[in-house]
Amino acid sequence: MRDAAPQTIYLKDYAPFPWLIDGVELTFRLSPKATRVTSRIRFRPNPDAPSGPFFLNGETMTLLSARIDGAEVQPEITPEGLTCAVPDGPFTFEAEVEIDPEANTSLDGLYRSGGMYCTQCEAQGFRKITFYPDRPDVMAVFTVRVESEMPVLLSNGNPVDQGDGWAEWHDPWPKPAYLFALVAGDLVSVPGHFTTRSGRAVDLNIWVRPGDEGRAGWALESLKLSMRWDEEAYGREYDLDVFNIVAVDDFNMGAMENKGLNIFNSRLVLASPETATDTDFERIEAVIAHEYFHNWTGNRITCRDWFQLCLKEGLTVFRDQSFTSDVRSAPVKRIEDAILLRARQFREDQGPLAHPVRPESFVEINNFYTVTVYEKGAEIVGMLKRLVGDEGYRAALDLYFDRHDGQAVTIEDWLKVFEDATGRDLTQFARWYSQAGTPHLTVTDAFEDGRYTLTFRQETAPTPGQTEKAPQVIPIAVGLLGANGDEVVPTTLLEMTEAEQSFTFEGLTGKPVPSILRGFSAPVEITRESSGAEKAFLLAHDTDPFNRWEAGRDLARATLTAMILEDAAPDAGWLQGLGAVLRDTALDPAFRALVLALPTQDEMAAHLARLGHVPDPLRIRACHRALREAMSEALEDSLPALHEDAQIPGEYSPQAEPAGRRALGNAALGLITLRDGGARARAQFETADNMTQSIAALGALLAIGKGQDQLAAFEARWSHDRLVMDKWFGLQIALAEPEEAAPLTERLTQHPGFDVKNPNRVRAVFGSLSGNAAGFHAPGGASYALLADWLIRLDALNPQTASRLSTAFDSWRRYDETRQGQMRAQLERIAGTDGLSRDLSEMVQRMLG
Ligand code: 0A1
Ligand code: ZN
Repeated sequence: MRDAAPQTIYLKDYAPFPWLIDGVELTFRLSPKATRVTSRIRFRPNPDAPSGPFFLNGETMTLLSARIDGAEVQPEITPEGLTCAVPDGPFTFEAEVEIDPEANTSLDGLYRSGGMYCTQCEAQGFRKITFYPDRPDVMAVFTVRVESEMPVLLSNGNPVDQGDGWAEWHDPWPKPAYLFALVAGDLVSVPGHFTTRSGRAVDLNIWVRPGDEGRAGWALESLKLSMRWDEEAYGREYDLDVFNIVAVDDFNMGAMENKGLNIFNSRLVLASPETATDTDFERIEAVIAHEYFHNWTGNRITCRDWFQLCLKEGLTVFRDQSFTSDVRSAPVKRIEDAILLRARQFREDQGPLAHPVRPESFVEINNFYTVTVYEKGAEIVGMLKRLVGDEGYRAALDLYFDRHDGQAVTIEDWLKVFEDATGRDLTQFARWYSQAGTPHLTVTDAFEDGRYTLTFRQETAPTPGQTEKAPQVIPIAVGLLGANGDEVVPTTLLEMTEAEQSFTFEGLTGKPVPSILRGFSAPVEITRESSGAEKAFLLAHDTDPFNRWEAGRDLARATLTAMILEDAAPDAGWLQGLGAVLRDTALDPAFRALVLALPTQDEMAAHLARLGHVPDPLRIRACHRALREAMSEALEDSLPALHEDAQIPGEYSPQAEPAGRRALGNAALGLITLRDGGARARAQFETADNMTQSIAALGALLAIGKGQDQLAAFEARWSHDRLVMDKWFGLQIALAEPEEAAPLTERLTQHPGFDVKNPNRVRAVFGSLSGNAAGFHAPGGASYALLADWLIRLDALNPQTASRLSTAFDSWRRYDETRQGQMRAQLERIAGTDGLSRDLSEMVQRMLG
């Protein structure tokens, strides 16, 4: 876990592994502190690779014996692995090792969670299980035998046989080691069936702890929906006889796409109306889909090396986004994705952790499972699709699956299928993968004699290691509206390739109002001098729902900015426009809820920093609150009806329509609570029969400094339930008064339910602290010090989770000198800690830059 001399690994140094593997047989004799793993690996020289030394990765294990072709050998062991002299031709390598799952708190490799055994091998966890070429371009067929007294024994592929205390599995599809998985535990399954389009019968199982069966139904339904969707949208069928999903409580990430045996963080599997919110249900549906879609984009076709991570992640996120658009509301999904991208990926681009979607070097690959690789990676796929059209996209994807099935490939291979299928040259487009940073578009326009010209200039600010930026291909979807709100030019895709470029529309009778970057057609920022009146016009009339929302968002940001910088009053015109949208019952309630949501305080800080100001988190918070007060006053007459419409009688359903109504109703409740002292929220809390309503009411009360009784009642009711208690821990910290955030967080780390070994709990507590912008940046720096203390402690147990949480500090250069000094001091304190992990030390070094 603790590394002496971290090395930088470069994309340019890629070299293939000198051997191929004809088959792997593994036997696990599970025991909490002394698990024995025997391996039998058949190697053969790789005809396409230069020869090289025989090196197998292996860490934190004891080698008991090794044999080559049956004869005992004495390999040389280093902290990273093993080397050994081997024959010139094919040979069989066998080893027996001992590992200690109980002591493995990193949750990487084979570990124990709540009495069960489970694995996490992406990106490099397999090397903690046995000696192996742990790299994604080495693909092999695995046969696995598990021996344990645990009742349920699972691994990848299809079951071969089982008996008392053992089970055998065989996965016919060659795979890299990062997709290996094993689970052994006292589990029960919620079973299901799926018949593929070509008639293959597949047994589905959602494996959970006894007692959780009633909460796995939604995951199962989501899985079936995903399997059907991938057949219809991409022509991809499932390829094994079983598909198993296991829920585990202690998990570093969301979920993992191991072949035939997906392992999930239990928060992304378990849901019932009483315990999970609408958002949880939607997220579960999306992540089940995401992991399932990896079966083709990730597993059947995988990455040549970890620099190509976006090859599987960008594409699979794009696929899960498309799935959600199809099964829910496409405009709402697009807006949600844009909000996330801007709040997190644009933020990453603005700071010291900015990196290209395909990085060129890393120290610890686990640090590159980022919003840039995932979400910006998905945006790139979306732009490709927009540029080549739906048919071109489908042809390219068909060619991709045809040409590369069973291979480990690169971004170059990916782009080549688009070039070959569509005849388009993507040389310049490829810059999206290599250039970091968010392109910034400045737009001006001119109108003369019926000709309307839009001129765009693109610029990307320097990012670490990349000072010069070349122009990128930017697909800009534009529509033009006439003065009466009619669309005079429907959505047209402009392809910008130059640093500065103009596009002209002819034959117009008057100067139009442009609707630019419709559907958020590229992940860029835009500046255009335009009047509030024009934005209000778009908020009222744009036929593109995304840009309609965007106009409202721009106005909200503008009024908040003026309040913060100039002490201005809230913009009355915007409040009026907002009222009109809210009352427009033709509009989807979920969409209206999004229009009602203000940009977050962190986004405002980023916005002010971009404008060249030093953001003051307390001032931002005060203005944010003042604007919400103004909204609650201006919209007072409309809010009760919206809230009442969300009290849906009958059985709870997590589908988009009722969930959208509840989202709007609860947004209304938040505003009503600012005026009624919490009466309505208290009543909702008392009568709620589902978590969405319950937690929204509690949040509304906490936001006005009330709700302590409800908080206690919530705890009394749910103290036995880890997932629900994560909400309890998180919500109160997220909504704490600025000066209360650090002391409250500290108190909650003393709570009997706080468990530093459980990543969900740690994230609920410290993710909420850093998410409470004014609380995290409260004067004095207590939150900074508290977070740093815990990062240091956590790093000794779980470097991956510590490293991810450390990104709370990545915006430190935005702030005033005092805060900068305080944050830098904490980063330096972390950096100076003895025995820091490679994960956390790389992050703090990059942040200190
Ligand atoms: N590939 C998984 C997420 C994942 C990534 C890394 C992990 O450990 C470092 C674990 C899981 C996905 O995209 O869902
Ligand atoms: Zn993924």
